[in-house]
Amino acid sequence: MTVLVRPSPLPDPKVRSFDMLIGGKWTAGQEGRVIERTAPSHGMVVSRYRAGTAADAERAISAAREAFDNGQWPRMTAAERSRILLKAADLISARADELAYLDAIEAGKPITQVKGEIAGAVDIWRYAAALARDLHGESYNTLGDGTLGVVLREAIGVVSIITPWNFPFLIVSQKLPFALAAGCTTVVKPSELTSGSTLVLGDILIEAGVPAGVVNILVGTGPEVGAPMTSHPDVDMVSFTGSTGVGRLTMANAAQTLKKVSLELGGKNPQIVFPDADLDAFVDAAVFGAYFNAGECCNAGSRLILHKSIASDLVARIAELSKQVKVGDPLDPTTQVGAIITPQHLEKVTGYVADAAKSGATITLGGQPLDFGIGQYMAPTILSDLSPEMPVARDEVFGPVLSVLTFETIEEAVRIANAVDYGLSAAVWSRDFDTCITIGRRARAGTVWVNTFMDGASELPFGGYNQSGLGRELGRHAVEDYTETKTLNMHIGDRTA
Ligand code: TXE
Repeated sequence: MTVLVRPSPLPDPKVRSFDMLIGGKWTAGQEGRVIERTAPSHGMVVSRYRAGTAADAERAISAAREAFDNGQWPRMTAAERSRILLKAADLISARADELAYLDAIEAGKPITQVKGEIAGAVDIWRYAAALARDLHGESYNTLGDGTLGVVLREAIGVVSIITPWNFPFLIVSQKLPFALAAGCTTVVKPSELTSGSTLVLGDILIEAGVPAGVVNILVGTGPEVGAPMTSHPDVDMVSFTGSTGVGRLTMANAAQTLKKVSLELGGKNPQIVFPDADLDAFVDAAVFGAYFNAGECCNAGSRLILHKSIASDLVARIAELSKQVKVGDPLDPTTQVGAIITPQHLEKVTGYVADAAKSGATITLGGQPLDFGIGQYMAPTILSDLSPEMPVARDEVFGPVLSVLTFETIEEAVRIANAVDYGLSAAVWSRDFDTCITIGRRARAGTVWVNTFMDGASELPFGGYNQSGLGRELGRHAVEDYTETKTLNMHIGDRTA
């Protein structure tokens, strides 16, 4: 049995109300309608946001345009921008507990885990602040006596940033500080399920000294508010994290005016395991990779590809360790797996499990929701005896569901690993150098972990191959992503000589 951490109703849910931030002012928006967020862990309303409209999106985009075209942000020195970003990092750190509580209660994420994410976000803001001062172009004094060539890096302009609910504060922190470091102005829309921490960030950025109109924060549904942010002619770039379907739509909308797009989408990430690996370390990583963030993670290690000779032993060990995972109340500091984001999403997750069972899969562990009487939770689940063609083994389930597949040769392992639409991350476990390098080079994935899983750092680029997305976040080129390249080709001396 899984270790259960039973949630009890919140004695005082401390419902917080938020307005939107447009042009430096907090506003109820055009209609003043309210979106209520019910905590997935406790089934009680915990936040109220204003529901934005297309007219609010229009106002926010126009504020960002004005701030870019005529404001000081793109024109100040990188040193000044960097100082403001560092101040923002300090303020985020000072308000870490408040931000962590909001993400935990609105998204159902374990509070101890979210505290780590906020600390990671602080590091990213500091890293972006450092990169701001290192943004530079090139010069060519080698084009002959009559020519000097200078390549400038200019801020791309107004950037729409659209984020999902699974890592609300971390994901906005993978985008916004880099856009700001480059000198861009922005319109940000967090998920309508988890907008609280991003709205608190608005407050932090005002206090840090970000001028009015540089960061506008809207709340609302994708079709009402997100869609105009992706198609408006005054927007120069869209940075989106979410489902592959909406990513596709975003790209199509952006194509109307040929905006740049950066897309971080889904994943179905394989962990390939050879018999010579450190199997103790792998079993630990398999459990962590499958259930971290209740599997609602684009980097989840949701697909194990195990060598046939060790598969049944490993599955038994993973199942045993899975039973020790603490599932339940995200506000309890010992909880490791929290709630599922919405009742509809829980249905989707259980639907995948039922469908796999009907097609002959074995449910080795879990397979059912956990009924605590409040909120919605899913038991850690392991499915074996699958074929790679089954939907559960190909689609992003986005729940604590582990699919186990097997292989006999390295070629077969690579073929199975690459035979899905996604290509976000992959892992290989072996003590053999050739095996690790071969898989490392042949896996079609933006990140390949070797004898580890889900490690990251602000310095390391993150993004996907195939339908996992376009572009990379983090890393030393992250600021450049928010720039245009301009050639200044200058003639020296008499033009007619
Ligand atoms: O995502 P959506 P959903 C995957 C995961 C999950 C599935 C559905 O498999 O089960 O997507 O999740 C905004 N124009 N990921 O439906 O809808 C929306 O308001 C512009 C993987 O919640 O893509 C939110 O702010 N924007 C992923 C954001 O898009 C639109 C994280 C993401 O929501 C829009 C989340 C539109 N037409 C889900 N429609 C990851 N890569 O980590 C919606 N949005």
